[in-house]
Amino acid sequence: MADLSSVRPYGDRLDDGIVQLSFTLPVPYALSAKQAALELARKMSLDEVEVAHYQRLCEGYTHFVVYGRCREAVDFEQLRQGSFEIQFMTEHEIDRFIDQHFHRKLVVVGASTGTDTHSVGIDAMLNAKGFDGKHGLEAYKGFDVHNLGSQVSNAQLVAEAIAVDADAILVSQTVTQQNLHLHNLTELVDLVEAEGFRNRSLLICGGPRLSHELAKELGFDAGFSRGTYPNHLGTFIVQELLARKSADVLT
Ligand code: B12
Repeated sequence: MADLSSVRPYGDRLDDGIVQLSFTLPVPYALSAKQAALELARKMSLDEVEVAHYQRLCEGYTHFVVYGRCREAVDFEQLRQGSFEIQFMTEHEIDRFIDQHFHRKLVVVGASTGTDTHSVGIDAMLNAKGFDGKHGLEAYKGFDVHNLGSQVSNAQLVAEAIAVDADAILVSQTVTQQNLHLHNLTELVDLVEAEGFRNRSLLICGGPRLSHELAKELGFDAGFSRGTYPNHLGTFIVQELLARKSADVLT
C-alpha cells in the first residue's frame, strides 16, 4: 500500500521515484549536449539520471528523453483535504444519476463572455460533439443545454440563465491579458448576486489559466482548467446540486 502522506512517482517498484522527462535544449547535438541534459536533470532534484535517448532536432537544437529518480514527495492526504475531490462519473452514470435523483433535465447555460472570442473551450464542454472523443453535455439525456457562444455580455448570459431558470451558469475565459478575465469574472459574480440568482444556480468557470482555487476566491463554486472533459463538469454539477438539494441550500 502506498503511503499517501508521502507520495512519489513509481516505475518498477512502489516508491522508487522513477520519472521520465522529455525536453529540448537550444544546444548543438553533441556529447556536451548530453552533459547539459544530465546536469539540468540533477538540478531538478533527480538522482541516478541517465539520458535514454537524444537526437538532433535541427541546427543548434537537441531533444532528450531522460530517466531519473525523484527525491521529492508530496503529502497527498493534506492536499486533498479542502480541495476539490470528486470521483468522475461516466456519461451514462451521470444520466442515470440525474434520472434517479432529479426526475427532470438539468438546465445549463454557458458562454464565453466579454470581448473573449475563444469558443472552443465552452463548445468542448457543451456541444454534442464534445472533445477528444467524449460527448459534450448536449448529447447527455439528462441535460438541457443553452450554449450562447462567444463574445456574449455577462448581462446577456445572466438574463438567459434567469429566463430558463438555469441549474448551472457556465462561463469560459481564455484571454488573460491585463487580467481581463479577473475583471470579467468578478463582474459576472456581482451581476448574478445583484439579480438575486446566486442561490438558485451553480456558478462555474473554466479556461486554460484558471484554477479551482482562483475560481473559489472570485466567488464561483468551481473552476476547471486544461485537461477537463465534459463528464468532469457533469459529475461536479450533479453531485453539487444533489448535495445542495439535500442540505436545502438552493432556493
Ligand atoms: C484558436 C485560438 C484563437 C482563435 C479562436 C477561435 C475560436 N472560435 O475559439 C482566434 C484566431 C479567433 C483567436 C483570437 C485571439 N487570440 Co487566441 N488562441 C487560440 C489558440 C491557438 C487555441 C485555443 C483553443 O481553442 N484551445 C483548445 C481548447 C479546447 O482549450 P481550452 O480553451 O483551454 O479549453 C479547455 C479548458 O481550459 C477547459 N475549459 C475552457 N472553458 C471552459 C468552461 C467551462 C465551464 C469548463 C468547465 C471548462 C472549460 O476545458 C477545455 C477542454 O479541456 C490559443 C493558443 C493555444 N495553443 O492554446 C490562442 C490564445 C488563447 N490566443 C491568444 C490571443 C492573445 C488571442 C488574440 C488576443 C490575438 C489578437 N491579438 O488578436 C485574439 C483574441 C480575440 C478576442 N477578442 O478574444 C493568446 C492568449 C494569451 C492570454 N493568456 O491572454 C493564446 C494563448 C495564444 C498565445 N500564446 O499568445 N485565438
